[in-house]
Amino acid sequence: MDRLNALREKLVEKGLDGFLVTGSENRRYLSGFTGSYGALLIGMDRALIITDFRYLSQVMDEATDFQLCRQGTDMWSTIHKSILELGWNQVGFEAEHLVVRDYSVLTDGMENISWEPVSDLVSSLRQIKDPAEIEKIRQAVDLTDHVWQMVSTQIKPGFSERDVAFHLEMEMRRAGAQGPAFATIVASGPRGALPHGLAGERVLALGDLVVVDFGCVLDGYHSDMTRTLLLGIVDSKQREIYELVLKAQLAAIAGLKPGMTGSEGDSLARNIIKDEGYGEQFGHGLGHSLGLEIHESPRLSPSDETILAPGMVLTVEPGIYLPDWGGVRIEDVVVITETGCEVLTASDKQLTVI
Ligand SMILES: [Mn+2]
Repeated sequence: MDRLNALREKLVEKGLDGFLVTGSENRRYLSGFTGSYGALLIGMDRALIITDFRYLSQVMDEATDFQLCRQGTDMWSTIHKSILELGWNQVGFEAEHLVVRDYSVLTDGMENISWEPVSDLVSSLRQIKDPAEIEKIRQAVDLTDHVWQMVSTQIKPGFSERDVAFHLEMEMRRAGAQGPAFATIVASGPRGALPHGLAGERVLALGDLVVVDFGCVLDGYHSDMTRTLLLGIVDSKQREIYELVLKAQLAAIAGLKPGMTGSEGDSLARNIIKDEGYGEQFGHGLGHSLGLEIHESPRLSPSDETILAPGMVLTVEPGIYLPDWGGVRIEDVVVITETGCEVLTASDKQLTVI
């Protein structure tokens, strides 16, 4: 209900009679309905959820603040009928969650209604997580820590990248996760220079740096962590790059606090990497928020001017990538607190040679 009221305040600000929600995570966030099909119509004193036969009893159980509206012949005609009954004239819809084809069906024959595209309305509400959400993310992060503990000690030369991914995903499932948060990244040796190198056929060899980036979904919430392992032997360059990335990551964690912008947060790590001459090799943002989705706003990035606030949950993941050599990335999940940030990820991140 708090979430609905927060949305309603935004509707008043924008002069809208009602709002159509078609984004799946936004639908879940506002209604509690965890199923995969449905739309919300939210006005000042009414909140409807439209779904079909498959989800009727689930909606009754989960979306208790919403009035269930069973879909008729199709979703769009049911939305039309409902909006006419509600008597709305100014109707907002989610610009980022309605494709052109559906927009034309939605507005067809409804020319008397003023359709207002609205961007990032619900995602802005989702930026600050409530305590129940933080607890769910904490549990998802704990699960990845557990999985890493189980699997990292078994990785050895002769494993393929896919073997590593398979073991991670199997342990996730065994520990109760719904599944991986994204396609598991295992990038070994020179492939580590690909920041998003999916686990492939390559067989791990002695002397490889291995970037392992994975996460799980637990009760709808995501986790995300990266560790970089060294197999067997370390040379001085590997050690230098590793220690630099770790230093940048720790500096960012020490410096992140509410009131700074996403770009200021990013620079905490970026300046350290730049000063050593590797600025060009750190070609992505320092981190991203996560929650019901793996990538949410705000971001820790040179282009994000969002002001960080307590309750935001972000990754801190600097990396350095050198073509034909490999890469190092270290990633934890943190929560912004009143005074700084709390690190949720517990896995060791000192240089580990296995
Ligand atoms: Mn990440």
